[in-house]
Amino acid sequence: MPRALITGITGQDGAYLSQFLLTKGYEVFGMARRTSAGGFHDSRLRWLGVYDNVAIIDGDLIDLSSILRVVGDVEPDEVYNLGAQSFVGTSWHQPLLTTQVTAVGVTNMLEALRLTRPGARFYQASSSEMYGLIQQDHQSEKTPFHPRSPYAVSKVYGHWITVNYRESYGMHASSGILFNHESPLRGIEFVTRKVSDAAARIKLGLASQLKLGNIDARRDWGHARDYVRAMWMMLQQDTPDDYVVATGRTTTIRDMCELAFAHVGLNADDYVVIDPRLFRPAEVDILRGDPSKARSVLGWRPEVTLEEMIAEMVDADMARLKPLPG
Ligand code: NDP
Ligand code: GDR
Repeated sequence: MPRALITGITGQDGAYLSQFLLTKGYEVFGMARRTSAGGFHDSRLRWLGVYDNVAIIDGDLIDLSSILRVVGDVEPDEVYNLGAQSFVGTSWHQPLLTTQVTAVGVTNMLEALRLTRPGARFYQASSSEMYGLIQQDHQSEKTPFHPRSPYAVSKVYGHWITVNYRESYGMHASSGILFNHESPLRGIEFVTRKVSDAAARIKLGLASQLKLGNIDARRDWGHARDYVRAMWMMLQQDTPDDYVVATGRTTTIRDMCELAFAHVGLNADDYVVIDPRLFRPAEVDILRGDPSKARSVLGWRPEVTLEEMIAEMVDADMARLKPLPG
């Protein structure tokens, strides 16, 4: 049985990747931070019904000794480094923490592997945020980066240190430049989930408006279930490399809102209120990926459309919020 170690297993992608790897016959281990609420954040793993099938070991990306212990205990064949301070907005409020986790944390994991498990295959969760102020209409593996937030700057570091360990030590280290991907398990602070939750609340009479920031920004959105498949495909290649994972379609936040509200028979314009406090100090106005390389080399294609995904998210929030009968 191959052994996979996932950092960030309690997050959206960690949960879907666990589910996917279990179906492929892996033994799945996750490194997670202890919380005072008791144990770990287990709700996403439970929602997918996989919590009892994964082994969680406590550790933190900013604590190299804990990573060394985890890698030593698990002896992984594949390591998926998904752990990060992943919310762009928070990265302006906590820039040093973001750097420690999202940038230096990558080196901590790579060093642990170089010293104790150099043959393990490594996946780094790079991001389309690295393109920031875009230099080309369709962003590919060759497009230069211009990061626009402390988060994005940290991801650029994580990306290049992964490339560097590959080139310096011959490690099987790959980096997936993933564009935004969402699901019913998306954190509530991210815009798609904030919108699906609000559409459901307003429909059920639990809220009356939705405050948003820049709704003219455009994103290339896919479904997390499709995107974790691409992570695994990268580590099955003989040669490590970098791949853009995207749909190639870009949509405004405004149009995404309309889709969500229309799904429950409402008109978004009647409820969305623009709150200038939600604008970011530096915005990423538009992203649109070019996934040609992932398609031709990995044979990867997204299966879920934006419309299907938003419908799934709104339905899930309606189910979460509806009072139980009786
Ligand atoms: P989430 O925010 O849902 O999950 C982040 C995970 O990182 C959580 O499990 C969190 O644990 C963990 N984490 C945070 N800090 C630490 C730390 N100090 N040590 C160990 N683990 C930590 O993110 P996603 O699942 O959406 O994203 C997964 C990865 O992919 C992230 O690196 C993200 O930056 C990147 N990415 C995501 C994209 C997307 O659209 N979703 C696109 C491109 C890249 P806890 O539960 O304790 O908070
Ligand atoms: P992003 O996702 O920053 O692209 O990072 P997010 O959903 O937070 O923002 C997308 C766009 O929506 C605009 N926006 C708002 N965003 C939020 N969160 N809340 C609002 O009220 C709001 N109003 C407008 C934002 O300004 C932005 O333009 C996500 C994360 O998952 C990263 O970890 C990942 O690397 C990238 O996607 C790819």
